Amino acid sequence: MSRIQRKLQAQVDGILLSAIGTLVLIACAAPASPQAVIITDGARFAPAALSVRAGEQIVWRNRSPDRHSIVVEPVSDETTQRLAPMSVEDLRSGDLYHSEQWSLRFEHPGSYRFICAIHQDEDMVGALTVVE
Ligand SMILES: [Cu+2]
Repeated sequence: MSRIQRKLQAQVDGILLSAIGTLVLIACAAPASPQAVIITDGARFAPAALSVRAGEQIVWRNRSPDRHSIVVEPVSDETTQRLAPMSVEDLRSGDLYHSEQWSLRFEHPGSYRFICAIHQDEDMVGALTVVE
């Protein structure tokens, strides 16, 4: 390789490296995909306890053959007050049949639980913490 070729090669390497660096930065800046809670056979949430940051979304995916219906409830009075602008209906999925999904964005830090209105008596309950 001549001196000029080597110099050119070094420049190309530099450009490639900075392009890769830019791509990595873009990937890191992209919003995180929502955390998923899977509804499994046997009327269970997996995971049954999770934590997200305020502003993040959770998606519940029904992978069981049965119908479910999710209700999100604040656990503490403080969380209830922060949620005041939301209507009760915003916190309910309605019927979720096999392979359907429902998502909710959590803007307000606090403790929540999510239950299945249909299988509540079978202990189909999960816990969520939303942190600042
Ligand atoms: Cu259920």
